[in-house]
Amino acid sequence: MNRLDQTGAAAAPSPASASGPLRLDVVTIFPDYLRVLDLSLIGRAHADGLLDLRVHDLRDWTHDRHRTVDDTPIGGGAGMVMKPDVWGAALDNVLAAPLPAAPASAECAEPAEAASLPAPRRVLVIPTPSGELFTQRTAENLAGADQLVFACGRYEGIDARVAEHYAASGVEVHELSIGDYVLNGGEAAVLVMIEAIARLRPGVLGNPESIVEESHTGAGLLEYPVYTRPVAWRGLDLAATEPVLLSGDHARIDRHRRDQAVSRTAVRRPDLMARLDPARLDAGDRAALTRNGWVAPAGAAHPVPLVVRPALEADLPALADLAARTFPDACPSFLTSEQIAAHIAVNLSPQRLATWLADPRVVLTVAELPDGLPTPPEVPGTSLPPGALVGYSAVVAESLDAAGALPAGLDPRPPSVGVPTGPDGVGGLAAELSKVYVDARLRASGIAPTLLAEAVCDAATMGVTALWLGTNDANRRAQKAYRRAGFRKVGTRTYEVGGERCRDVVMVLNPQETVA
Ligand code: 6GU
Repeated sequence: MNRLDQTGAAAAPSPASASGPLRLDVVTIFPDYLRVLDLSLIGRAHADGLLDLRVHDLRDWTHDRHRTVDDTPIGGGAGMVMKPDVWGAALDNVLAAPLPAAPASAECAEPAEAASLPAPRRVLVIPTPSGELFTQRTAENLAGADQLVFACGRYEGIDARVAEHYAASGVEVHELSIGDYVLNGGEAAVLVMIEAIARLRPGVLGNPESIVEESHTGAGLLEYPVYTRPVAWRGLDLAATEPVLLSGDHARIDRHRRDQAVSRTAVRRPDLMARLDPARLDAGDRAALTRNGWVAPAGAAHPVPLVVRPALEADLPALADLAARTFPDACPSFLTSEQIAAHIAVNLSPQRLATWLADPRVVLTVAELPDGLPTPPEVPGTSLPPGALVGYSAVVAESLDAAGALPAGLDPRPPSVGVPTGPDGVGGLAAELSKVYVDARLRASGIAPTLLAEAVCDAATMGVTALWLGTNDANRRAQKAYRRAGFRKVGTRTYEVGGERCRDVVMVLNPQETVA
């Protein structure tokens, strides 16, 4: 693909290295088709001298009585092909049109110096469904030309030697398609391209700021949904569905709109998600990405798909491996690797995980990269294979089974954790958020908050009214993440790892209140 066409490759559109009017020539067998260009902004720009639009009838360059523009395909096949000799005569003429000097060059228009002026940039555009895709990047590029000549083909297209000849003679030639569908001719496509290009020229659009914010520019996200008065219309009440927009808090409104742009793009245009530049995403964007099934790990060239789902039998080996890999990251530095290994062998063994998987009082959730993670060139060896597990969480409810036993591996609930009654005033339930771990390579990519939100949601569904956890006293990063998710510190506990006593902070949250 053409570099121009990569979403996010350019910042705000900055066309027009040239500063004279943009000369547009359209050659067609249906000149009347282009009459609509006299209307609207484009007509105004023409009238204002910002554009110089000329529409030509291709048949003016025929010499036979029937004004023939097409012939049968050499080699056979259906349809007709447009004749290169007629197109050659037309394009030679149009591409030689004198262009007005740019205003800046008017002062130095001495004949001697005129020779040193850069040649005008003339571009031949051939619309064809077989062309490269015309995108906003293409429009930004073409808006910087001095002359655009559009050669509208009909029937099966224009003899391929026409494009070849002009490219070989040094003309900039672009064969462009406006999308993956077939039109009867290039005229409608040219209307599309001219509108997209012309509005990027200085002065054509009333409000240049509206260019900057829109779709397909900026971060490469689709535009967020927009609303106007009345606030309630046909039962759709923005006060209920979009309270943030009515809050007057502009930072929150910006964040909310950006989140909506991310989720809209994730749903409608996964192809654009896969091309986002992580360098243009802030922490809020990353979190929104992750909530919508994508993750942009630090150092990765592009976001990759992420799936958060219940753990399955088939995950057990990889899950045990992940658990063993991530547990040491959360341990205080005074623990020896032997102590940590001893803890993992008992509490995070494949058997323990298998027991949890089979226990309805335990919700085990995993974060998976279905497509894996390609190696970023600057950090070799960090790639992950398709289907890699990169995070997990475990919620263990404090309820008895038929034999009157608590779930395996449930830590004793610290006395500082009270169990409020449910929303209906009965049946409170405690659960331990036993684990939320993320592969160190995907730190700060929004996976932990997503797993946390998922765990709180699952706990709410289970009827849990006190979701509690213990996390190492020294691990401020973890405590901050839990606080962000709504957990509050209620006390401390001692926790043994491989026979060594560690001090934990105890935090708690009522999922019924959080999820309400
Ligand atoms: Cl540029 N021309 C035609 N005939 N069909 C198209 C197209 C162009 N772009 C998409 N379909």
